[in-house]
Amino acid sequence: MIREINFDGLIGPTHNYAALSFGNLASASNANAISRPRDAALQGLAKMRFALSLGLTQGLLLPLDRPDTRWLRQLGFTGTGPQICAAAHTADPRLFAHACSASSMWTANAATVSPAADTADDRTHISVANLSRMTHRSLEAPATEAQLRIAFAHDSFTIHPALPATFGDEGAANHMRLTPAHGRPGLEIFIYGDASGALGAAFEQPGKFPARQNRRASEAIARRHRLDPARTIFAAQSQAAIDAGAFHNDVVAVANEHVIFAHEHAFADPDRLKADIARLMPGAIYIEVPAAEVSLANAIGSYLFNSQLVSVNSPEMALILPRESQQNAPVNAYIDRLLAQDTPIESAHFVEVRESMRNGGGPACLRLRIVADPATIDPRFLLSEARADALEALITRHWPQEIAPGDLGNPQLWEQAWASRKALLTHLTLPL
Ligand code: SUG
Repeated sequence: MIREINFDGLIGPTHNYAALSFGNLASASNANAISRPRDAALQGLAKMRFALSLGLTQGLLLPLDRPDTRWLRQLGFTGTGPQICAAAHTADPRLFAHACSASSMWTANAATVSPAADTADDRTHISVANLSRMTHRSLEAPATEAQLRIAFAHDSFTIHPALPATFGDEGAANHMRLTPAHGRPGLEIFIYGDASGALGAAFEQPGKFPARQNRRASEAIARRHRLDPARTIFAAQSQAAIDAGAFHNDVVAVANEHVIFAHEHAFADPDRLKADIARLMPGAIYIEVPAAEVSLANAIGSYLFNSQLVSVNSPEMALILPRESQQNAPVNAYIDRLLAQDTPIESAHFVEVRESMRNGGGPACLRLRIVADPATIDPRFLLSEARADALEALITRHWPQEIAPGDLGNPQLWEQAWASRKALLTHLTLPL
């Protein structure tokens, strides 16, 4: 049966705070804080378990190999893994921190997905994101592609490699889909920040922070996925949202089935977007949160919109929000008012993903949605309660408890990170 499956990124053993993402306020403000990789991974797993408890189908994607010696080798470091790391850390600690990032946990940025119901060839198309706007994230694409090719090897899927790096693409975080029901044809909405499209006036940055998603990247994905132009919308993010810290659209908007939930200032031309949606999908419900009720600063500080909006008992929907939304008084009051209104959103649940949040990754950043029949997916990437128990034990046994900034140069940490990941892959019998 066709379902929406959330594939969460299992948080890797090198999770740390290196302030690598310019324009991401949480990442910048936690520069040099001490991270807790074991807690981070357990928090992520608890969120996955919570989704299971709501009756949802839950998948997982695995952390990539870090420190990334393949990348450091490309940059001229030679020798064994530890020799490469030692040389890179001594020569350029800042560069080395990029090779250590566990950023693949935010799987909303792994790829863009168009379900079979939307594509001309009735296949589910998955485009790996190049993440080329942030150096540490640009390392992810090749290994992400290898993993997706295993998880989605069934011939109902077509996997596309990352787009050329000139056209920044950050995956599903800048893509929304509206549909009467997951398995039915939908309206795909691509949100971009860089309207110049990387040609001509390419490198002019109009605002304070860089826009990561390029308009031409979104257009290329729609073509590759063989979407019907009559059911595809391209819309610009507002510069005000980017400058307030909405480095991805999923920080200020989320959609599920026929509902879109967005901040008043998320888009450059919200009236046009609303009119297009009303015309192309008359049954859609657009829930707009006015700035007078929740300011952009509170929306971004609390990650209200980086919640998972899920169908629990269709047409009933639930919001899975970060604890930080509950702790923000105006946001919490807004959620109470929202639940009292007559919309499909009937319940709100708060989850603890603080370790990820401190790098700007909320519940929705941690998951990639795929609409498909679970039977077509490699079962090693699907979560059950029993598998969650086993992973919890494995993480508790292997993952480092803490990483302070100075620890990134410690050879014991590299060995522990590689051994942790190896234990995970061995457990799941995955050749990655
Ligand atoms: O790309 N943070 C990630 C957060 C990604 C959130 N994803 C979505 N909104 N979908 C990023 O900025 C911080 C890493 C550091 O600073 O150490 C980081 O990469």
